[in-house]
Amino acid sequence: MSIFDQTNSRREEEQKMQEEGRLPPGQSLTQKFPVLTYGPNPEFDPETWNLSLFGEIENPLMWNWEEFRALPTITITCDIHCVTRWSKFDTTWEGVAFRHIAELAGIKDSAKHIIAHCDYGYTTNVPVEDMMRENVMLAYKYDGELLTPDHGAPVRTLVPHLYFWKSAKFVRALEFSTTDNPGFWEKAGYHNYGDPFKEQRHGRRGFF
Ligand SMILES: Nc1nc2c(c(=O)[nH]1)N[C@H]1C(S)=C(S)[C@@H](COP(=O)(O)O)O[C@H]1N2
Ligand SMILES: [Mo]
Repeated sequence: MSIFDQTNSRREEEQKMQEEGRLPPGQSLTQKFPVLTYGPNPEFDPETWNLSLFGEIENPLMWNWEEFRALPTITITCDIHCVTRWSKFDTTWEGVAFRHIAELAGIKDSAKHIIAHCDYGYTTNVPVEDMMRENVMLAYKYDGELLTPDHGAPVRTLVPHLYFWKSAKFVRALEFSTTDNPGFWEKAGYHNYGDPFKEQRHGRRGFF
């Protein structure tokens, strides 16, 4: 296919997806899987890695890699939308449903926000009711394979209905918090919630 034909078929696909209500405003389709990470990829050592839960829960928990892999998983196919204007359709992920994690943790009514804490200090905040949606998970497989370092190995959150910066790579802890706490990009001026269909890109207009 020539570049011209490729561009045309992408446009047609975009138009179709827009009509089906799947392409948010201001987004373009990508077939590739772009990598967006602020800083280096952490080294993953399955012997020492762990994931912990803390805050407004009855049972503060910590899993090592083997324990985490033994938890029941779900597999979902969803669309993802990056604030830098690319969308990717029909991506398939496997991981542990956040709902299940919240149940194991004994989530308290006082937990209103979930803050993901990642290697190298990246954080992001999501309201608890959003995390409770059935396709929100701690993902460790993409397309049937373990995550690559570029895409967040070994574990990332996946919150497909919000802009993709809310899906935290290299996640090491989930904080169940009473108060909201804007994360890395939210503090830098991105929107606190980030609904792609409402184009909630920036928190303060003109900041970027
Ligand atoms: N720990 C961490 N998670 C992160 C980021 C990051 O820089 N560090 N970037 C975010 C952004 S802006 C996007 S668009 C997605 C990109 O995921 P991908 O590289 O797998 O496409 O990861 C998000 N999660
Ligand atoms: Mo992003």
